[in-house]
Amino acid sequence: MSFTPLFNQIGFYPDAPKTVIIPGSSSFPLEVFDDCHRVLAVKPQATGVWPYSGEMVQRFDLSHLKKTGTYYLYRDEKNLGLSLVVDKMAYQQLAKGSLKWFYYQRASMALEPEYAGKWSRAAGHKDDCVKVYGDPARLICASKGWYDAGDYGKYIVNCGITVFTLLQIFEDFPEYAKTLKWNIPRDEQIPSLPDLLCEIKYNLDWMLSMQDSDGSVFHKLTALKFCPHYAPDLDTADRYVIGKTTTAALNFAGNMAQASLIYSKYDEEYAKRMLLAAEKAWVWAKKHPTEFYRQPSDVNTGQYTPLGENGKPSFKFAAVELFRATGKQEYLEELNSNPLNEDPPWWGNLNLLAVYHVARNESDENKSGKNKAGGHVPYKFPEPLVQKAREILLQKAYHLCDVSKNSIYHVAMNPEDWTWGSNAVACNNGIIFLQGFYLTKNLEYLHAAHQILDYILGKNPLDICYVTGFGKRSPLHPHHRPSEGDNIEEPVPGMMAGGPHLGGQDVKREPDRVPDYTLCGKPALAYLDHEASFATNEVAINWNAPLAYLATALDAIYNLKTHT
Ligand code: 9MR
Repeated sequence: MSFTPLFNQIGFYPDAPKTVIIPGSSSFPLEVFDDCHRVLAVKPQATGVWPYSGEMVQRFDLSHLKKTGTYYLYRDEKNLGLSLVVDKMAYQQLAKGSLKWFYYQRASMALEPEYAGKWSRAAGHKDDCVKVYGDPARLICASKGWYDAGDYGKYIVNCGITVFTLLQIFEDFPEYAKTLKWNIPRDEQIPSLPDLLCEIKYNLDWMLSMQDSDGSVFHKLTALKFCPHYAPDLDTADRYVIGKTTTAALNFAGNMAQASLIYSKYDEEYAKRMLLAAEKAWVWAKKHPTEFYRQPSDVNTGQYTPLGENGKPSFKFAAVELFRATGKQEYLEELNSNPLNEDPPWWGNLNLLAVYHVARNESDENKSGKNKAGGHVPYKFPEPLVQKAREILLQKAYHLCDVSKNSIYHVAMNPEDWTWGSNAVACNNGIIFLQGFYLTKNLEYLHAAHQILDYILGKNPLDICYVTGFGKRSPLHPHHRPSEGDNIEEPVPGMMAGGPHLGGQDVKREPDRVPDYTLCGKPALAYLDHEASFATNEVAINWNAPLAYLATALDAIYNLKTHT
């Protein structure tokens, strides 16, 4: 067993909680030195086994280190080899890096060296003339948008949670988000957009092109099969828009309605166009409430249809965003017959995203001048609905906080959270904490959100920072075609690996190629930094979005002292 201390490899804000985990059960205190002196000596706060890793570890609380600087950890007079950084800008580079990654995922355009540095590349997938699956005579133009993940598909359903979460950064921290810059090309149509809205618009433009004249929305745009692992411009297989579904229409409607509120300040015409598109998609979905995606037998790309899909969460999500944008009674009626509940957020269920917005009831906050969305949300949800949403959200945050406190790693993960994309589940749990914090100002929630980001950045049994290009040890072989297909040693930076779990779908598919990392039997250890491990080491837009939210929100909160 290694006795390496496990902690956030990037750094801590001076006022943030600082947890260090050390495997084993030694009785020596942990001593902390700056360049000259011993500044702290602490005994373990607790000793125990995290059931998800099965190892005995000790937890140390170094929160008293508030002075900025670099600190060295010693035990039994031995330097433990790692320095701990306290920095007023601790997450700023991570915030920018995790958002910049969306630029690297852009389809249809070349990434110029001016913006992409050594990861510049030729344009892939113009998508200006794609086939309509099942309608051989028809071609449509659906350029732009982000590649979904390590593959070159573009999927509407997965945009739902992704675009929501990124727009939410702007809604929650507009002043901060307006000034955050990470060197991307300006949008030609609306050059004044801040970087965040400029990047999201690149995907919104593509999404708009996925709507048909009757309001329906194509489910996805992919080739028939996943292509080999080469650079985007080398993939010349025919591309198709495939299927039209209720969930695509509703994810689309929710994103467009929310975006219309935000972009109206910058370009009213564009905002109107999005709202119109959202309402048309809603009408289509109401008329076709059970059109779920069925994968044709000659297609093997992503499906984005959860088991037992019934469409209800997507209706709630779209209804909440459409109500915020229009105030129409019809959308409230949907919420009466299709009530909010505690289902957690992931691409397959957007219920809790609806809960966030109802619980915040932002027009309320606007009145008191607190909501930085800039008075965009003119309509208030009725009080009983708001009370219900607050109850759901606060119950959830309260229970998760208990999980965090009782876990030796101080990480809020439930047994069912160890699934494909577990790192994103963790980050979404972090967002639940922040939503709870905004409502209650309870610092325990803020700290629990921190502890989750610490987990992603190194406070984990594998001693890894799961974000490429950050920390002292991060993934080098992600399942990501652009990184595998360039001749650059380092993977594209700023992307978070899906994370550990015991599903082993990749081992089952390619037993000769993927060593069986699931034999460890512990979900928090079941991870492989290998290109073929698509189940643990792929990256995806819906996973990076909550990482970006956590990093930007914590940066905004600690630097601007917003929400505190
Ligand atoms: O994130 C998705 C996960 O929840 C599913 O279990 C898995 C299998 O259907 O698919 C994941 O999404 C992948 C998508 O289907 C295609 N692009 C890559 C995505 C990330 O692995």
